[in-house]
Amino acid sequence: MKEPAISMDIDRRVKIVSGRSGQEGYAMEIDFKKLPKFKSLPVREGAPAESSWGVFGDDDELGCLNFLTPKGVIDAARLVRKGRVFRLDTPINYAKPPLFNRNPARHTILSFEQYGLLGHDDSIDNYNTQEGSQWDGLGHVGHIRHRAFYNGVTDDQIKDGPGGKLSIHKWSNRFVGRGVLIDVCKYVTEQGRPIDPLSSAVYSLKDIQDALKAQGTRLRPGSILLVRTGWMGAYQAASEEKKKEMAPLEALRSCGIEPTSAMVGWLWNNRVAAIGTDCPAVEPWPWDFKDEGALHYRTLSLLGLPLGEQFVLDELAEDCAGDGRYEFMMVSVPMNLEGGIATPPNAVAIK
Ligand code: UVW
Repeated sequence: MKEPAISMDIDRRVKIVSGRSGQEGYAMEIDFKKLPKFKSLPVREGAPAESSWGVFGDDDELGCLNFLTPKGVIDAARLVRKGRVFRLDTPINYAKPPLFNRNPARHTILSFEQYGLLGHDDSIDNYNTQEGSQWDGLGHVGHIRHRAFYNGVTDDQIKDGPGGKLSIHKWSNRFVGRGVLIDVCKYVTEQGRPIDPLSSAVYSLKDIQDALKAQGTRLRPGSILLVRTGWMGAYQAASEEKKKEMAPLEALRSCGIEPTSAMVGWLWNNRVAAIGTDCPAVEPWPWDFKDEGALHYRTLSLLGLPLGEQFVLDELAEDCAGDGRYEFMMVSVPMNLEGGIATPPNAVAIK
């Protein structure tokens, strides 16, 4: 049996896996305690500071999704108690027009009439996988100075056709586990410090930690974290005219979470597998593409942590506030698109 690529004992790297592999996409158990803390990163000689490159093996393409294990899936299933299912993504073409100058999809119903049949097919043209709710894949944003994506992957390796490095289809059976919602919007409002979600207001790490504490929720290793910022509700309540005005890259303003080393250190040390929010960029928009401190670089390029944007969280948040349970089973099924860069989450939270 081939040794799992993730199993290492060299240099400062540690053996973090027990279990068998050899099969692509086979999730493995992880000894979370043996993983390096954020302050010990990087473990690979020459890798950028605060990067996890090499922790899961030199050929790893999953990053923090490695924190989602078979045991985590079984534990998450135990969180299903009342049979309520919450869809976490927007309808296709919900944003009119889509944000960040992205194109809307064109949906056509094709008729079977020519075959003498009564029936239809769909055709979706011009579909941008980031036109609405989305997971940013690890091939979405590379580090500007290091000229590399997660784990040192190069631009050419990503564009190398179907099945290229960091392709989104490699996540298609991996995004299942314990979900945790942090309703930081509700928390700051109750504290008498409401923010305007349609401005570039920042939720601090402390706000997020305090909200978690107030909810009485623990962040166990291997959780998919969802943070409700209030942006989606504010956007949906806006007039058609205002939506048109705010959509372009230059006009858009959005709240988000603080893009700091402390924030990603907290996420890494808690073994967060992915972070999804109901705002457009997770971090506040606009962010400066030339700023190495941007959360997109710290997470996607350096830690291999998937970012989720424009999620639908209000109904789930209402239910969590109602029963006091902010944890659930989360099932997200990324598109099986070989060579894909991002994906609609196709996600549900099940309580
Ligand atoms: C931005 O920050 C522009 O968001 P996205 O991840 O959708 O590109």
